[in-house]
Amino acid sequence: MRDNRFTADAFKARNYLATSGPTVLRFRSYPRSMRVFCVPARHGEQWVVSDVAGAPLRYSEPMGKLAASEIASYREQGWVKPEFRLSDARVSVMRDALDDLIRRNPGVRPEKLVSAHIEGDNGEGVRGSAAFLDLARDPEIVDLVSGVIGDDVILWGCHVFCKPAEHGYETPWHQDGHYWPMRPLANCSVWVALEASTKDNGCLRVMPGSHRPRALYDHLHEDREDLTLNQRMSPDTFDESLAVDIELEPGEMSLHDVYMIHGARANTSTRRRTGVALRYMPATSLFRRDLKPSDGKTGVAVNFANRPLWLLKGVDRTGWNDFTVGHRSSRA
Ligand SMILES: O=C(O)CCC(=O)C(=O)O
Repeated sequence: MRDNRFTADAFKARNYLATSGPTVLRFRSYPRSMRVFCVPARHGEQWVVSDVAGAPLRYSEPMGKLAASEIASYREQGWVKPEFRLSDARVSVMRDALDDLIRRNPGVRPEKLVSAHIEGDNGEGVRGSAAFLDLARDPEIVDLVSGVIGDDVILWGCHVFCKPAEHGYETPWHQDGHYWPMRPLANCSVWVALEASTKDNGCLRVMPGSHRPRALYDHLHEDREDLTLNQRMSPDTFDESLAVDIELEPGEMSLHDVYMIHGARANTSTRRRTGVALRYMPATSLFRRDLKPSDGKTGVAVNFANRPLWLLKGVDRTGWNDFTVGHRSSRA
C-alpha cells in the first residue's frame, strides 16, 4: 500500500539516514509502534513504514517527482539539479552498459554515441543498447520530466557523451533548439552522470536564464576534429563569465531546457567523464521528420527521418506524431 503523506517526511529524513545508515525514525503522523527505514527499490530507494516486527505496512511514493521549488528553479534558471538520483547499484549496471556500448562501437568517438538507446544497428552509425532505453523509460525519471513539460511525454533521443581522460572533446557553447526538429520547439533533456562530472574533467556548463527570451541565436561553423559539435555560438551573444558549472556525482542528474545556452570544456584530466543525455518532448509538439539539423554540418550524423518515438506518458495531443517509424517491427 502506498502512502503519499509519507513522501515529504521521507525527503527530510533521507539525508539523515544517508549519513547514519539504516536506523529507526519516528514521524509524528505514525504511532510509536511503527518504524521507518529505507530499502533499495527497483531503481533508487523507497521508504517503508513497518510494524516493530518489520512487516511492511506503508510504502512511500518513489522519489522521482520534482519538488515545487525545483520546478520553479527550472522555470527561472532553465536548468535544475533534482534531489532524485540513481542508486549505486543502478549506476553500476549503467557503467557496465557503457563499457559494452564503447566495445560495440570501436569506430565511433565516445562523445558521439547518438541514439545509444536503440538496440543493434540504429541507422545512425552506432550500435546501441537496450540498457539505455530502460534508463530513458525509467518511470521516476519520466516523472521528473513531467514536472516541467507536462503529462504527455515523448522520448525521442538519447546521446551518450563520454569524454575519455586526457583527450575528451570540448562541447562548444550551443542551444539544442538550433538542431532539433520538434515544433513548437519544446524539450527537456535529462543529463545523467555515470561518473563524477566536475570542473576539471569537463562537466556541463550552463548560462542561467538564457532560455527565457525563447530565442535562438546564430551558431557559427567550426571545422575542428576535437569538438563534440562543429558549431559554436558567437561569444558576443552572451557573457561567459556568468556560466555555472554543474558538478555531479555518479547517479546525480540535471535537467535543462531546449533554449538553454550550454557547453562543456575538453577533458584534459586523468578521469573519464560520462553523461547520458535523455531527450523528452511534450506530446503537444510534432516531431517533424522532414526537418534537418541546421545546415547538416553539425559534426554528428543524425537521421531524424527514421528516429523512433516512444509515448511514455499521456496522449499524443497533436494526433500527428508517428510512433511506428524506426521501430524494430517497421525496420525489418
Ligand atoms: O555532455 C556534454 O559535453 C554536452 C551535453 C549536451 O550538450 C546536452 O546534453 O545537450
